[in-house]
Amino acid sequence: MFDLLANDPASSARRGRLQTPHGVIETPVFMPVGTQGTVKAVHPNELRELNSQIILGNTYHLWVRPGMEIIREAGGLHQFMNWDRPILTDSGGFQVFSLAKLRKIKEEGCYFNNHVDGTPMFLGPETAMEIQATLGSDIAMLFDECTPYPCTHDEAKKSMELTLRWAKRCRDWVDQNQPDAGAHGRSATQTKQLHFPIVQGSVFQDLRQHCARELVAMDFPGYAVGGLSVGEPEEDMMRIAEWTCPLLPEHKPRYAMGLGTPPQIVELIARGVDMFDCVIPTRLARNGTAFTHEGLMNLRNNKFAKDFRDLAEDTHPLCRGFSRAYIRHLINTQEVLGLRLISLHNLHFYASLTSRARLAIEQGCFSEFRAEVNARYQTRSD
Ligand code: PRF
Repeated sequence: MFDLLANDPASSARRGRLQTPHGVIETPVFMPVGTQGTVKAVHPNELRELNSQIILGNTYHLWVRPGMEIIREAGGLHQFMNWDRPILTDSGGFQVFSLAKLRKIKEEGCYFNNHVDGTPMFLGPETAMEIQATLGSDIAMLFDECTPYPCTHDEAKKSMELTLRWAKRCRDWVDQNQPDAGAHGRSATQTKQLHFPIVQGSVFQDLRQHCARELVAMDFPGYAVGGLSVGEPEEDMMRIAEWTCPLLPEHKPRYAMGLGTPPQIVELIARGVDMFDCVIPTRLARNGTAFTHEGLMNLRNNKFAKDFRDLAEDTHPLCRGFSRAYIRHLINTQEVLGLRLISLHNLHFYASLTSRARLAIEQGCFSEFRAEVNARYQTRSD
């Protein structure tokens, strides 16, 4: 299901290939976020041209609206949104905690009022797996609790243990309802949904290790590292990846959820992570910010008023010929084309970052690529 094609001799970076029901994913890979069944402002044909191999959808949002009855009748999320490449769905708990009101975590799951009309709802491990089965995503995430940061060791331990108990319930639901799914269907053409559990444990090494070991013993086809980029210092994020990745099976993909800046992605690839998703390329685009090799470019800035150059020399083909001055004008007048152009540009930037990483690992020059990204990229915005 996951073939390792090359390893970087100087780091833990890997070049791999993952089989899913809707096709092959070349890793390391960046997955654009399509929360509501659309990558905001981008047509599926444009995603294909951007070489987006897989996109991310959200259980919570799609369950609240339009609801599973409509998606079931449409024939699943792929049919509903007219996208025939792979989709990974997040399991919902993380979104309940960032969006819903009056939320309460109990042993059985989360009680909350949804963020749209306040309807009381319940999401637990079994429901999260059932919804994702209805969505028909290629990769479904297990239901977890993303431990808030900061927290004490005791709080992190209780939360991680709940994630482990929920993982067992997710596995039981899958075994009873999709008996051919998961780790056992190792064939050349993967036809069943894959299920990935999520390692939690906050910033504590013993908890991360315990969680990873328990989940590995359950034998899933891939593993995620959760609870990153929740406010912890970047050194902690890197340390957590260093503790966790070596405990995960070498021949299975590893996914760091909800990350990151271009240097963070490259540094996590160097620590053995294969898959990433992040809202920042599309979210920053909508507020007028473009990614460049040197850092962020805020197109609202007056200094671009008469800057008639393209966003970048290697911008997306559809963005060529549109000047920074013109895009600044579109953003300032809230014209839809402005956010579309920057979204395409930013997704192209992330797609080419990961395709350059893949090539560098294959060609044995990942160290040079890593050094170049770290040297050129400034995290401050101008
Ligand atoms: N768990 C889940 N989704 C997530 C996260 C997590 O910990 C994160 C944390 N960065 C982003 N998305 N299920």
